[in-house]
Amino acid sequence: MQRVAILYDASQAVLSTFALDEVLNQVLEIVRDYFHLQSCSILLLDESTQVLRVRAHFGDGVPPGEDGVPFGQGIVGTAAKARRPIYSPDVTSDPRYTGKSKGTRSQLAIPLMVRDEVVGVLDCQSSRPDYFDDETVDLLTLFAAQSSIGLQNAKLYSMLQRRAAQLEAINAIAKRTTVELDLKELLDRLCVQLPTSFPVGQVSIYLRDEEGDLILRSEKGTLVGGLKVGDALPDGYVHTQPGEGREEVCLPLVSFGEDLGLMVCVGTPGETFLPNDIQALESVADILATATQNARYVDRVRQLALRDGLTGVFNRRHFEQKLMEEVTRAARYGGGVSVLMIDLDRFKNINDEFGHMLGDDVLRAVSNIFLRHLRKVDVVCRYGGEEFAVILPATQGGSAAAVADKLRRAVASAQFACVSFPVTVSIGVSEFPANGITRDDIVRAADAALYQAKESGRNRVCLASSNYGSERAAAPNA
Ligand code: GH3
Ligand code: MG
Ligand code: MG
Repeated sequence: MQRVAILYDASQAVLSTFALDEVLNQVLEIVRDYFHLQSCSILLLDESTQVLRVRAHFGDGVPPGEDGVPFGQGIVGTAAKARRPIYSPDVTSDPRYTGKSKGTRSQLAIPLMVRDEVVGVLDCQSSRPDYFDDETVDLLTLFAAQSSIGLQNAKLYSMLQRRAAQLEAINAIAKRTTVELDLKELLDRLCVQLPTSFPVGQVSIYLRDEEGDLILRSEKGTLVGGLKVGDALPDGYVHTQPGEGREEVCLPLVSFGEDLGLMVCVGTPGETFLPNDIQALESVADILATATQNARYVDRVRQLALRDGLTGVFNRRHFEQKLMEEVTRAARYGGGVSVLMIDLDRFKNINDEFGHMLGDDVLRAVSNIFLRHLRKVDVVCRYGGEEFAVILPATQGGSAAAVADKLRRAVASAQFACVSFPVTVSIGVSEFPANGITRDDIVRAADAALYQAKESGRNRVCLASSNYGSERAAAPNA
C-alpha cells in the first residue's frame, strides 16, 4: 500500500507539466528511481504509418532504431494491438520477441491509452529473467495509466498552443490585407508567415489569369517533386504524397462565388494536418480570396482613372505622366521618343450638321482607327475635345512622321456611318531630343507643328521645325 502512495506522488510530478518531452522524462525518471529498472523506453504511435517510435529512453537495452516497431509486431507492438500489458519472463524462448538487445532477458510492455485509443507503449526491460513480479506489473500498469493522462494533457496543450498561434496569425494576415493593397507584396508575406504558425513546409499561391489559367504568383519553401496543378484538381482536398510522408492540402480561393485561384500547402514530413489546421487554413484562404478581389477592384479603379470616358483611350493625365517616363527613359538609354498631336478638321461642322451625338460616335471611331494602326507600346490619349495625343516610344522623327501620315490617310479614307463627307485630321509631330528635352517643350513643339498643319490647309502632317525650347530662348517675346 505504501508503494501505491509513493506512486501517486510520482504521478503528480508527471501531471505538473504540459511539455510532452518533460512529461516523458518524468515518467522515465520515476521508472528508474522507483522500480529500479535497467532500461526503459517510451514509444509513441505514429497514426499515419501505424508504427511505434521511441520518443524517450534510458538504460542499456537497445531501443528499436529509426524504423520503429510496426503495430502488432514484437512484444511492444503486440501490447499495443492487444491493448493490455504483455509480459515475457524470458524473451529468449518467446517467438514474439524481435528486439536486438543481447542483454535483455525479461520484458514488460504496457500500452499507454488515452480514452479508448492506444497512443504509445511503455517498454520495460531487464537483464534478469522473470524480473517483474505480479505486484510490479500491477504498479507499472497503474503508473502507465497515470502517465497516459499526462501525455493527453501535453497533447491538448500543444494543440491549444498551435490553435492560439494560428488564430494570432489569421488575425495578423487579416489586418495586413486591409492596409496592403499591393497583392504581390501581400502574397509574398503570407507565404513567409504561414509556415511559422501552421504545420506547413511549403506554400504556393496560384491565381487565375484572364484566360482562367492558374499562374503561380508566389511561393515559399522547397518544392517536393513537381506539383501538378490543373483544372482537374478537386477543391479543398488533402492527400498524402506517396513516399514523401507529406500531406498536401489544396484550398480554392473563392470570393463572391468567383474562383480566383488556389492555395496549396504542403505539410512537414511525418506531421498530419488536424481538422483544426485545415479549418484555420480555410480561413486564411478566405481572407486571401477577399484580398485578391479587393486588389483587382483597386486595379480596375486605378485603370479607370487613367481612361477617357467617351472613347476608352487614355486621358490627358496619363499622357503627361507617361510622356514624362518615356522622356526620362530616352534620356538615359537613348532611342528617342516622338509625340503626335492630332486635331480633327472642321469638327464643328460635323456637330452642326449631324448633331453632337453623332460627333461623339466619330470621336470613338477615330480613336479606334488610331488603336488599329499603332503598336501595342504606343500610347493613344484623348488630349481634350476633338484633340488626340499619341506617344511613340523609341521612335525618331522620320518614322514618327510616316506613322502620322498612315493615321491621317486611314482617317481620310474611312467611312463614318451617317457622315456624308470625309472626316480628316491634321497632325503635328515632334521628337525628343531634337525638338525639346523637357516634356512640356516637346508637347509645345508638336502643338506648333499642328498649328502649322492647320494653317497650310489641314488634312496633313507637319514636323516640328527645330528645337522649340531654343527657338523660344532666341525669341523670348515671341
Ligand atoms: P479646326 O480644328 O479644323 O480648326 O476646326 P474645328 O471646328 O475642329 O475647331 P474648333 O476648335 O473651333 O471646334 C472644335 C469643336 O469640337 C467644337 C466642339 O463643340 C467640338 N467638340 C469638342 N469636344 C467634343 C465632344 O466631346 N463631342 C463632340 N461631339 N464634339 C466636341
Ligand atoms: Mg478641330
Ligand atoms: Mg481643337
